[in-house]
Amino acid sequence: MDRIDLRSDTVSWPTPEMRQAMADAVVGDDVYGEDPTVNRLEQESARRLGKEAGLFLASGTMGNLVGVLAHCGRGDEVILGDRAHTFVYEAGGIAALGSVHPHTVPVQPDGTLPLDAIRSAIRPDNLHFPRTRLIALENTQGTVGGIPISKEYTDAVGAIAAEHDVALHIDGARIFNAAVALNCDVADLVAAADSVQFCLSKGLCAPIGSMLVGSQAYIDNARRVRKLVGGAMRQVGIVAAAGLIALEKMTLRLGEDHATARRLAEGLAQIPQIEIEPERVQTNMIFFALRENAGITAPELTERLKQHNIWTRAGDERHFRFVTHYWIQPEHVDIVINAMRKELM
Ligand code: TLP
Repeated sequence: MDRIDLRSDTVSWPTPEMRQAMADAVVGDDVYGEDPTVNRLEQESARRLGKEAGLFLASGTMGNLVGVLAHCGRGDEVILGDRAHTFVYEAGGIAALGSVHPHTVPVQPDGTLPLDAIRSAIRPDNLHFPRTRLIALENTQGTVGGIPISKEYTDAVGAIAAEHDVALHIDGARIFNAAVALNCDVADLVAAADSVQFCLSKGLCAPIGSMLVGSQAYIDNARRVRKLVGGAMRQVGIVAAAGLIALEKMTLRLGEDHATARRLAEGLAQIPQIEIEPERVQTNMIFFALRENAGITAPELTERLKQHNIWTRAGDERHFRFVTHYWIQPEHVDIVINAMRKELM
């Protein structure tokens, strides 16, 4: 990449190997089920996540939308975090396009939803209430710091869901980051879930694409829903070819991004004008704030860092989220810390 871009892992470019694989991809009409590259990616994704079947989608937003709509009908309810990406950042799609009623539960600083709050959010069978059909978790939980959510917690939510005959969906946009940080097998981590959406873009560097995995019957239904929202694509193996590299190779190196994020957080902690808890950095996200008396706002600092070819995004007047990815090299840490020191002097 031609800049140090810490705004998100979504900004990552495809690797040279991906571009070559895209040029060489064997393709077919995927609506006919005839694209061998897509078929391989769907099978391999399902296998890796320990589910029966997979579906290739254009984006994480579409993966969550199709994922929820394949579980819920009009007026059904989904229980999810009040800071979940699906609730906050997906344009209200589940309500706007699916008439699915969101029932939010507060996300805790550790990224979990309190189990008691989930239990009491599940509706009894009563004509006044919507029917609770689904619980949705997010792993890693982005808005509270990219926190990995443990298998034990996921299993506990799965047990509540099963007890009430409700499905469990995971927005696993960064599920491989979670598995790496928790040092566990990704299939074990999501064993309790009926469906999982994960992104091939973001830290895995594919230019486009997300996967939805679940049982064969669920994915057959999701395939119809994907068509309904205009997401059935044709010779899309050209993109899936990059997705296969994302899945097979890029998942193996995410620990490097986590180590870079931790070093960056430790460096930021040495700057007096910055408030940060470096021990909260467990994956590739670093959340921090400028102190009240820093003498500069976050948007102003963003502008100044651009002059060092460092791209950041301010959350508000004081807060930042930096995200590491394949294109943030270990040697960029010192460049960023030195530039920040200089601009905060
Ligand atoms: N997140 C983006 C922005 O939309 C905020 C980012 O920069 O982090 N689930 C989670 C947990 C996500 O973080 C995102 C993207 C999505 C779903 C949606 O993925 P896309 O962007 O592929 O639709």
